[in-house]
Parts: sequence; C-alpha cells; structure tokens
Amino acid sequence: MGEIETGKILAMYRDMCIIRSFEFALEREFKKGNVPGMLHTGVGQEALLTAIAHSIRKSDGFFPDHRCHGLLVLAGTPGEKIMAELFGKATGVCSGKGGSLHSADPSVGNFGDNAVEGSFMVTALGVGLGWKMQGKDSVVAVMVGDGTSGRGEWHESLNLAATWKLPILYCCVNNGYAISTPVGESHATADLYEFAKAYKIPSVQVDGNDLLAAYEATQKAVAHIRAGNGPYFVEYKTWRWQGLFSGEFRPPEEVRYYKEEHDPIQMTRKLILDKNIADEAHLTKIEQEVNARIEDWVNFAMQSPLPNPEKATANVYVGWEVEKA
Ligand SMILES: Cc1ncc(C[n+]2csc(CCOP(=O)(O)OP(=O)(O)O)c2C)c(N)n1
Ligand SMILES: [Mg+2]
Repeated sequence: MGEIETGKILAMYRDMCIIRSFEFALEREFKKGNVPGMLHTGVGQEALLTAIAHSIRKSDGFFPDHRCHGLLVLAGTPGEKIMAELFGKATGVCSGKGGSLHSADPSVGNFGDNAVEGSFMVTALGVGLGWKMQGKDSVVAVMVGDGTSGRGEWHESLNLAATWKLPILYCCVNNGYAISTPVGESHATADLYEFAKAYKIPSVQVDGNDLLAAYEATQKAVAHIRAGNGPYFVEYKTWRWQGLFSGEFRPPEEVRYYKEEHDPIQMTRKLILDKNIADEAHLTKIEQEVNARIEDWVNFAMQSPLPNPEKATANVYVGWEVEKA
C-alpha cells in the first residue's frame, strides 16, 4: 500500500462511490426521458478517474471526455449543478446549454469537453504553452480514449508537447473498445503507451481498475510534469460497463469478469476490508450517505426550471448576445 494514508484511501473510496451512484442515477433518469441527448457513462472507470482527481490541484486544469461526469463533480463544481446541467436545466453549471459533452467550469480548471473526439488534445497545447510562458507549475490533464488515440490530433499533440516540453498529462483510458471495435483492430498495438515512446514522452501502462496502482502512477506522472520535465503519458487499462449506445456486444465471459471479479468498486472495498482500514458497517454507511446525496442532486435537477428561451443566445459566445432580428 506504500505511503498512502488510510484516510486518503477512504476518501477516494467515497469519491468512487459518488461517481458510480451519479452515473447509475443518470442511467435511470435517462431511461425515463429526463436526460436529453445521448448519455455515455464512466461506470467501471471510477478508480482511474478518482486517482486523477486526487492528483491534480485546483490551479491545474483538465479536459474531460464523454465518460468523465465523475471528474466534473470531483473537481469541485457543486454536484447538483452538474446533475442539473445534464438534465438541461437553467440551474446547471452552463445554464443547461452545455449538457454532457460541453460542460465547462474554468473556476475549477474544467476546460470542457468537445463532441469532436480528440480535438481538445490540440487545444490543450495552448493551455500548456500559456502556463509554461507564465512560469506556472500547473499541469493540464487530457482525457483520451483508446479509439480517439487513432486520431491525427493525438499524434500532433504528443509531438508538439514533447518538442516544447509542455506540462501535459495524457490520460489514455484504454477500455478496450471504440464503440464496438476492439483496440487491437484499430491500432498496430493494443498497448497504446508504446506509441508515446516514439515521441520521447515517458509513458506507463497501469491497471486502471486498481485504485492504488492508478493513483501511484498518476502521482509520479504529475510530479514529473510539475518539476518542468515536460509531458507524461499514462495508459489506464480498464473496461466500461456501458456500450456507446445500448446493447451488449462483448463476450459473456469478459462481461462477467469485469463486473464480478475486476470491478474497481469491489476491488477497493475488498482492499479496505482486507487491510482493516474500515469495517463493513462503515463502508455501507459511506455508500448510503453517497446515494442519498445523489438523490438530492437528482431532485434539485428535476425541480429546476428549463432555460428561458429568451436567453438562448446569451453566453454562447463570451460577452456577446445575438440580437433579435
Ligand atoms: C471525430 C469524431 N469521430 C467520431 C465520433 C463519434 N464517437 C463518439 S465516441 C466514439 C468512440 C470513442 O471511443 P474511445 O475513444 O475508445 O472512447 P470510449 O467511448 O470507449 O470511452 C466515437 C467514434 C466523434 N464524437 N468524433
Ligand atoms: Mg474506448
């Protein structure tokens, strides 16, 4: 377990539960028609998301991808404002105009997602370059999936970040599939951290479902970047419970393995019990408290008003409102 304090492990377990409970509530409400648009969840990826959230500071920044609702919440935006945003409500963090893919909150370092997968890998170069020129020791984390790693921007970003030694933490979430295409069928190797080596970027592959392994790897990467050594690439091997759309396309044995034997929540729970960090009753209390809190956020979102159509053009562009014809 190394030097990680037991209190920290419990705090991270609580955060993992927040992510799962948040996503489960969203899935439920999505099926009822209360969440507009599309929904992609981070269920199954809670350990790596929590490890990243606990490794970066408020003065750092991050670009979330489409499975990062958990990261938005853990970054410090009030959870009810993220939930309301996903419900398309006026009380949301972007007044209901951002939804899942465009929720941003610069006050906590959340630069926002983009529906064009991979595009913000290039945008992140600008953030990193700006901070470097200002002499800051801030780090910008970029979330990127295995499928997205085949995009041109991925290579452009790694190349320039390495050349200019920019403070970028590449968080490659290799959950094995892009929609339903296995990673090995769209890349020359399924071990994506190998590609980073070509750009002379230090890179490591870690079990993203193992909380402590993911946390230690991320901490090491962030320390390297903060010390002014340029980018670092962490590949988190993981598995998402949800397909991109609905329906299961993966072999039953694989589904069973990840849900029953290699589920990050159960793995962390077992670690806590085995090491006597807390007992069953304590963990159950955490889980119940988290679930109740998430239901409060859902109620807040449900009771919130829809955005006023009169304000449709406000805040679409900074400081500019489209005039009525
Ligand atoms: C440029 C671009 N191409 C295609 C899409 C449609 N799309 C959305 S998610 C996705 C799969 C991404 O796979 P991966 O990066 O592995 O992320 P995962 O969903 O597995 O977390 C695709 C093709 C998109 N949003 N942007
Ligand atoms: Mg994927």
